[in-house]
Amino acid sequence: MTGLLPCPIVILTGAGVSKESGLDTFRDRDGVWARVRLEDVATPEGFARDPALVQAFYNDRRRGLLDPSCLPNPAHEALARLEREWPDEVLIVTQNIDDLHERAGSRQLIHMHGELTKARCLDCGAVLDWRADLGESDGCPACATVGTLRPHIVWFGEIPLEMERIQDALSTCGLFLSIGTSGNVYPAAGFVRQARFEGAAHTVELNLEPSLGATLFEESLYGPASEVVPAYVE
Ligand code: BV8
Repeated sequence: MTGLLPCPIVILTGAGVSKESGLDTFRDRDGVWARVRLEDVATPEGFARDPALVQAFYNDRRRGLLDPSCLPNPAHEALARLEREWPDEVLIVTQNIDDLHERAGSRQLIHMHGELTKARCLDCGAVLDWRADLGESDGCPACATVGTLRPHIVWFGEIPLEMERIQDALSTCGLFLSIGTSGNVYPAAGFVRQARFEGAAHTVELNLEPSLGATLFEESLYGPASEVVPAYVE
């Protein structure tokens, strides 16, 4: 991605924006964390303890994402249209590891928690496009070592990606939109405070229900993302 221009519109997305594409959220009753303990599958300690369990967890989600029925929904498409209408003025910072924003056409995009369709080599650090099951017998295409590939995902306790670019964008944005996130996970949950107190003219929450940070937003619209996002951005 080219050097980031000051983006007047910064959009934070979370799992709720992909729910209507068939991908589970985390903290809803039927969410991911209702089935597995995040300590076991979304921490470096969990990976060190049982890499096969963690690889199986992400392989299962990768297969779900690559299922032909998993497609961008009207929320992803509305955000991609917004970017086409306001070239270089819109930045999406997503907590999601799916590639639905890209598949809808969004380009100014930061995956702060990594990407399900990528793997990273613990030996040489290469980040690789990876759309198949990942296992301990896989070799790194860059350095040929075997058994050193991990999901290119930011786990709890790890530093999110592109934080400097995100902070820059938040400090210059005029409009901060938060879509489909419960406001549980930091530093993403703190972005609205930073945007608001560093000059954003307006902060808006679009979600199914009020998030933990709901009172920090000047405006809110509640309902399914595939309805409220097109309604708001168009
Ligand atoms: C870090 C891996 C240091 C990828 C994820 C105590 C206090 C504060 C913070 C901490 C603390 N103890 C520890 C921390 C830090 C910790 C943290 O925040 N813990 C929480 C649990 C308290 N954070 C970290 O460790 C982060 N790293 O802090 O490093 C640092 C930071 C900056 C600079 C230097 C150093 C790393 C966090 C990343 C962890 N990885 N997942 C994966 O497996 O996917 S987090 C996980 O939660 C996912 O990435 C997910 O994206 C993220 C946030 O969840 P949401 O997207 O909000 O999903 P959720 O289910 O919660 O909510 C969905 C929402 O959608 C709901 O509101 C629902 O109503 C709505 N919805 C549902 N359906 C729809 C809908 N909305 C619209 N339409 C619908 N149809």
